[in-house]
Amino acid sequence: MIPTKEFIKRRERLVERMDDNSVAVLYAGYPPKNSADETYDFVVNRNFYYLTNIKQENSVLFLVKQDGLIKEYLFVSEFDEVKEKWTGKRLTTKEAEKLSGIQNVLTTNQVESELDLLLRKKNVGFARIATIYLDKEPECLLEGFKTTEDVEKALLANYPWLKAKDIYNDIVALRMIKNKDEIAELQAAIDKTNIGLKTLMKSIKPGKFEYQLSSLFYYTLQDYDYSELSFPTICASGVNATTLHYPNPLSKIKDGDLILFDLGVRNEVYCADISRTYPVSGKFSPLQKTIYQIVLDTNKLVLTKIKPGITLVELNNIAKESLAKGCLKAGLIKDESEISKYYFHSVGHHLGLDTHDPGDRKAPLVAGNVITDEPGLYFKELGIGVRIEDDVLVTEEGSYCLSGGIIKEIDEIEKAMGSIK
Ligand SMILES: [Mn+2]
Repeated sequence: MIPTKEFIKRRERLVERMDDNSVAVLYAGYPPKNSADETYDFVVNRNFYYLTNIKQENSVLFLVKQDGLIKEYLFVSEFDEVKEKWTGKRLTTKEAEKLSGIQNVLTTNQVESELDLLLRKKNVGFARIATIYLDKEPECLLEGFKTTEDVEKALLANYPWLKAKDIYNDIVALRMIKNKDEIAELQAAIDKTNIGLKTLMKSIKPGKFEYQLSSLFYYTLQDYDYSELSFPTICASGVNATTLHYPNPLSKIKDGDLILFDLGVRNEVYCADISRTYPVSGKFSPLQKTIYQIVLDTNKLVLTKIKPGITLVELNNIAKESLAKGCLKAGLIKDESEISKYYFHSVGHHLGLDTHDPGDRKAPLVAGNVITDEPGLYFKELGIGVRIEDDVLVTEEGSYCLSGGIIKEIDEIEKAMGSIK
């Protein structure tokens, strides 16, 4: 659990970055329709959640900084008896206040009038609000199928003296550095993911279908504790593993193939993102061993290089070079430049509220960043795809592998699988 006081601190830090006489308006979002009377599952805008601890659709946050004074307003949907009968209880203003630590909680139907009051400057004696900050994350859909850009256009038309600024990068700058509570959430998500992987290793059998194993992962976790997934589980055997985000796990698992899992549990809202590759028979063939070991050596090399000051781009160059050298030595390629044919993603990304957490790839890493270390090799013509992905915390001294407890050595995997076969 992230305590309410942490959300209060986050808003304080964000307001520090805002100009004086400005207001930031942030939206939780609204789910798009998927049929006549149904919507897609609602996923809260992560930046909104990060600042409020509120995951309910159609909520809105105002952060006001006027003559150096700070005011916060939160808006949640008004009580709707019919809606509650159909889709269940919603937050009361009191509950929203408790979760967020915001004193002024109003209802969403008041957003427009409150904003007008603020912008038209009815409270005499204060400087006029000159800047409006919006989070222009384009995926955030608002009620009535509006986007933040539509909101911006309407505001600038109605209040022509206003200057609009994007606050996205300011929030991202805060999100990139995790504190100990956030790291504990991530660690819990990773540890739960390991429980699922251990069950998978014991259950892989030729003749089973990929979807049976991805369902087993989900079921195992529910059986243990209520768990959401960070993203739809990737379960790809044989040549399917050469498609990075293999979407439909419908194939039968064949003896002698490898099987690649890219999966993770979301704990509260923090996402684990782990990849492991296992031999279906329980034993790697000599060629699979060679390719797997190149990826594993690269994964471990990158881990030793993660430290404050290095960038994700530089880490990727290290990974690419290591994979190329390994493949050249094994005779898998004739020239190092050929590696791009078999390794075509990046070695890592930030991790947090989102599986691909926003972050600046060219910015030097700092302590508190959490990134993935995930080299891979994909030989379509050999029917072999290998990815090994760990989740790593950047520390003052270097790094700490949060997923260090999830086995990845060849002999460890063969032992774990072989003990039951
Ligand atoms: Mn990843």
